[in-house]
Amino acid sequence: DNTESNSSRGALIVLEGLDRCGKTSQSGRLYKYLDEQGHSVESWRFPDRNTGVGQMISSYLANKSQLDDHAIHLLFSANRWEKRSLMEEKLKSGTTLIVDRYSYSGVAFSSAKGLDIGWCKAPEIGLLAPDLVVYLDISPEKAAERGGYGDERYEQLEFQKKVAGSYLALRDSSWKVIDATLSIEDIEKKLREVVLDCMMTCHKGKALSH
Ligand code: T5A
Ligand code: NA
Repeated sequence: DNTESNSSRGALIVLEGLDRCGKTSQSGRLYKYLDEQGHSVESWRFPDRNTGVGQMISSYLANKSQLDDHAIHLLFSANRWEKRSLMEEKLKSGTTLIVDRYSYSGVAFSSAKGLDIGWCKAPEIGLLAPDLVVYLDISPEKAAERGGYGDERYEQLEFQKKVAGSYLALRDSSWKVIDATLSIEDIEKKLREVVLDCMMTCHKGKALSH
């Protein structure tokens, strides 16, 4: 029931940004903090590499298989669809989800390859709408200097510059932008502030679907 209002449901919090912007580090810290505060919370990520679809994505990202750009786009989306009902169940039962990448990654990365943006957005329609999107903002050059860069398909400076442009076009005023070049501790503090603010206010009475 999309019109149902439920002030006790969990919040859907999404972290976005370029490769190596620090999402994984921050979602771990945020999870630990909220858990210790006694909240019911889970940490999720997309792609979820544990499913059958996720294994195909993982192999593609590791350059172990080749796929048409449209086909891999739809697999990323399918990977979110296969988790949709569980996601809804968790949120309705009061669990807050911290999600490392979501639909915006799907659209930003595929449109950076030159795919039509409307076509990229279409398979995302009907997935659950986040209560909060936090963008960890870092330049492609700074991100490239961080450890481990270069192991996966999209971790190349020229491509990440295009992804940064796509994200800029996708962003709207509801997104919270945090400078991802600050210290891990300073980002953690700012992230807590926007997340706690959202958990207290933004999902009260807001329906989960568009
Ligand atoms: N993708 C994804 C699509 O094309 N379509 C989709 O629909 C989806 C969902 C895999 C790729 O798939 C693409 C996007 C990606 O290219 P992934 O597995 O989530 O996605 O890979 P990444 O997002 O790239 O994950 P990374 O592990 O590379 O980066 P994170 O999680 O952003 O960064 P993190 O926390 O691991 O940190 C990276 C390094 O920086 C350091 C860390 O210690 C680590 O070494 N670091 C900092 N250093 C200095 N200051 C800070 N504040 C720091 N924070 C972290
Ligand atoms: Na990566």
